Amino acid sequence: MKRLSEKLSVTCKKLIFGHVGACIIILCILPVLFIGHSFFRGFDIKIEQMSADTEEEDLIVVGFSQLGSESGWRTAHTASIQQALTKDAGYFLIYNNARQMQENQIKAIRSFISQRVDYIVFAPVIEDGWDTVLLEAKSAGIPVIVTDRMVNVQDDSLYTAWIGTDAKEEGKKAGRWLETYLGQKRRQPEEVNIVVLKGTVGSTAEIGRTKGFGEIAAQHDNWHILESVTAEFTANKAKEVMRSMLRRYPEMNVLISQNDDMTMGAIEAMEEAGIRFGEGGDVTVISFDATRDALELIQEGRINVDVECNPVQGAYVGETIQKLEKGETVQKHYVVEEKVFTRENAEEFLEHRKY
Ligand code: GZL
Repeated sequence: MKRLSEKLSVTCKKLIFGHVGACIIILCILPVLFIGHSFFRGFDIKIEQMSADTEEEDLIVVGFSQLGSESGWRTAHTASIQQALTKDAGYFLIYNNARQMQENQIKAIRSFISQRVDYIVFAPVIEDGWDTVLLEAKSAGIPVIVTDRMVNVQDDSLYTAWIGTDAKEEGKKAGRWLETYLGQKRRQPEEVNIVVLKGTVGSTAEIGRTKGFGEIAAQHDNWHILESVTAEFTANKAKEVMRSMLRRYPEMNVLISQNDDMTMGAIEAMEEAGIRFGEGGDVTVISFDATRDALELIQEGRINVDVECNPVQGAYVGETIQKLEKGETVQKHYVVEEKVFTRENAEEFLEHRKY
């Protein structure tokens, strides 16, 4: 894969020998355009810095479009990619935070294409709406590695590899845990009144977890999903939504919260309302992600179970790029390992949990 620096110098040579006059004017105006243009807003580097650095050390230039910074999980996911794609490891990483907006991700990917990066890595905020921009990347000959959530595209040759988690299986794990738990507590015949706090609607995590848990719930006539409502994976939104759910559904006895940040917000709302929750409480709390803060609440009995969603995906992204650099074939879909945490096993993992 030609390095960016080679491509830039070839382009400049053609320009200079082809049309000297025009070229001098363009070269004088170009830096002003680049620096002034909103093109680079939100990016952490400038093109002249990139070409200097990459030329000097023949670095692999990677454009990374991260969907946002909405949760503790997302922070860990970003860190995992940044820690794998360092300059010492041979990369020049351009990071962009799209702040939960698909149009920002599309702009970032287009900017990476115009900067002629060697690879694009991106975590799509929602599954739909990527065909056009991924076709542009493919036409530019830039491999795209999707991470965390999935894209829903007509033609899966629009991305080279996907590294992420199995959201539907995570949802099923939550349902199977609840079946076992109710059995152990001899509560099978009881009416199970469930509220679901969903993540970003249309995201792989929301679609998969909702579907997976829903399939298990549908097997039980006495399980009733009272309402399934999004709180956007954030604690603040979850606290607000949970206040309303508690008012509307006093009969609620199970909370399914599709990430730990929303669980924290929901817990605050239940504490405010004087609701007993967790182990021995009136509301059983089922969460997803298994971040450090949540594992601590499991130990305190305030969360009953946490289905892990593993954000540590950077090493696999790096391995995939290295294989592509060598012209080797890569696995199209790679699912990272994930566990289920309860009071029985949380402690042994807490000590080494970095996020
Ligand atoms: C899951 C990931 C989700 C996490 C949330 O793959 O996309 O997004 O569960 C995060 O914490 O916001």
